[in-house]
Amino acid sequence: MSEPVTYINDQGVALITIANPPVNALSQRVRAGLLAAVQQFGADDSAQVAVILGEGRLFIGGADISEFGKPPQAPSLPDVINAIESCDKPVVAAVHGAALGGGFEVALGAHYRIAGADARFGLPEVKLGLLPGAGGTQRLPRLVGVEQALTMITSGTPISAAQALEHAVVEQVFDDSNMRQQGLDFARKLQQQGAPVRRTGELPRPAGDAALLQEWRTRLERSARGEVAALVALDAVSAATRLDLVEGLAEERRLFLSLMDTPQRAGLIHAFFAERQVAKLPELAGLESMKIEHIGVVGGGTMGAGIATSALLSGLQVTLVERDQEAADKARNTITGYLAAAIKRGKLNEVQRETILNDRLATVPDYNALADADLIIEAVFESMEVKQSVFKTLDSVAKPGAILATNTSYLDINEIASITARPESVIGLHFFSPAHVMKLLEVVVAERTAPERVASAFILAKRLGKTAVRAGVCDGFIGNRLLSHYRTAADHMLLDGASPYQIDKALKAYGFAMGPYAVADLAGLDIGYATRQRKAADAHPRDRYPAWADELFHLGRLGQKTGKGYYLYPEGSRQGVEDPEVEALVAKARQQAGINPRTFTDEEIVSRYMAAMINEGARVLEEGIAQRPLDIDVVLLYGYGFPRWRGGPMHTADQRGLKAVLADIQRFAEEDDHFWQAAPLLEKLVEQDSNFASLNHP
Ligand code: 3H9
Repeated sequence: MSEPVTYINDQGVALITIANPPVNALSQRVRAGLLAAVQQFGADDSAQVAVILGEGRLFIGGADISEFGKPPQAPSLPDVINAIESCDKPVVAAVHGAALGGGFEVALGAHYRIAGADARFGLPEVKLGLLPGAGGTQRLPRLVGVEQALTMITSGTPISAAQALEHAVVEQVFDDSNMRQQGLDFARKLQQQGAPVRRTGELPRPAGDAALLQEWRTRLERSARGEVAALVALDAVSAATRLDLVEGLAEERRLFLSLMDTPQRAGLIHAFFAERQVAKLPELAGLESMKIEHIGVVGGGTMGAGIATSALLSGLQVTLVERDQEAADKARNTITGYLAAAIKRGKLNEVQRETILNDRLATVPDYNALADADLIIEAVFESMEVKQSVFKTLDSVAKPGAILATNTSYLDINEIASITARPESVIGLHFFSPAHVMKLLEVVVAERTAPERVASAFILAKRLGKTAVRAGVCDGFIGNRLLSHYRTAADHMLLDGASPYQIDKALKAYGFAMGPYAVADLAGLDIGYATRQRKAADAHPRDRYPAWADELFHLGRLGQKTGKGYYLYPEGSRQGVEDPEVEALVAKARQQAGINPRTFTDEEIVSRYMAAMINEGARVLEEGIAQRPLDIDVVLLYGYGFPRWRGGPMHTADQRGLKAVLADIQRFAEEDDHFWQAAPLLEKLVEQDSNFASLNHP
């Protein structure tokens, strides 16, 4: 194994280069190498200036996350950075690509910083449930002031090289980001000038008055939704305003280590690795994927137009087919509106929009225009008959080898594929609405879908900037199938005495972006009604029916879009107001079912909701609909507002202990052994004293 840190004396300039692919993470070997190199520089009388460089695509991506949760190994990063700062000859950090987390802290320990124009500087630790633990909370406020430091540290969002120059984080920015050459040239100048060392840690303590810090605390508490890291990071920055560097670093270390031990840190790091793992499917390794440049979309409603927009924003050619010219024009207008919103969000400029609309988008009432498309996505009405008729036509017009995808959210894709002469080319691409904004994509693999098509779908997803998860065919695939189950658990609690508002509040307090009834109002209560109608034929005599939900539908209370649903939305407001009329409807349903209402604690609400979600997750795994627990976690995190800091339902189950989850289900089954039947996989894992994580990397 070659050394990850090298030291070269180039005519008086010490080049210290870190080479630890893929992101130069500061593993134990890198820390030890860096410390040794800095000591060598100190002892090297023929070197007057040192330059720290990162090899490969970026400077340093931060501490090595895979070491977290394991016993720490010396030297610690704070010690290495203190050694850099203590050097009595100038040290330059020459940054290209990115300096993130511990990587930025290394740069802050250096005496001079220069950057390529492509560089980003950030402290993303809070996104991993941590705070910058190698001096970032003490040195950055000294360099840029408390306000800017808090903005960066509590959001975790990096700044560009240009912004770094503005805030005097860097000395100079170079268009040519060959930092080895720029670093050498810059160091030579320092050499000639006999430039002094400039220690960030020796800058005066930053001013931070109590009112400003309190204002930040109030703001962060409001947005935290249970997540603690940003608030603890605020404590560390506050310490910088009161303490000298040594004491401040000690306080930062104490707070950093306290976060290291939290389940939130474990949840967020699980999410980090899981979202990178989802696209790695062993069966796709080494497969050739086809080139996709031209996308066809059938149907120009909200979904079709959103999919088309997503493809256009990713540089693809799009042909959208509608039934007549009027509908095609309408779809073009919808897309134009989405592109205007993208301009506002800074994703696009006016010139690019004109190019897209004039050169890359065709909206036509003619299927023959799809003859050249590499992949065609159907987004028409959810009916097997309608979809099969579309696929029959696609089969006759699409070129050989083209992928035929359906955006259905629950229909049997095997049945859709069977109508074509090329079932190996048929796949499900389940986008989430609005499709040009939501990052989740379920890639639904039907019985006869060829693996190369699946590989191509994953490549396309990456190009679209989506997080794709492999799912198998069943009603609802991964996400909607779990949703249907935990939503039923919520309806049962309603029927037994809880109010929809208590349920929503309890789940928001747990960390969900929204409770299930606020979500239903957002999606439209007509969707739930249609689902109940569709599933009516398969109903079991012991299923408990949410009769009030049908009543809401018949009253025209369809949710936000009609100003009334479970909540009232006065004058187009999106903030729902509780409505006693809804509680009365639920009370009536209880009475008709002969139920004597009881009270629920918030804790019980959460336990039942989570147990239902986890149990169905176990079933989905058992049936092979999801291949790994982490796939389920990513779907819930990206598409269903699951709190990221809890890591997803299957990770949450492991953290709680599967024995406790199973015991909950068995207890609930004492009242209702029809709905509450423990998944055999869950029972098996408990019997083996194992967990879901063991199935992530079998
Ligand atoms: C920290 O620094 C704490 C300190 O304050 C205090 C310490 C005392 N470690 O994302 P990609 C892997 S906390 C280990 O696909 P990209 C990643 O899993 C850290 N591994 O590439 C993947 O592996 P695989 C603060 C890491 O080009 C591969 O590298 N830093 C790390 O799209 C490629 O990753 C952060 O939070 C790591 N730090 O994006 C930065 N980073 O190929 C986290 C990545 O086996 N990292 N890997 O799946 C990122 O945001 C992105 O990876 C980055 C590159 C922007 C760097």
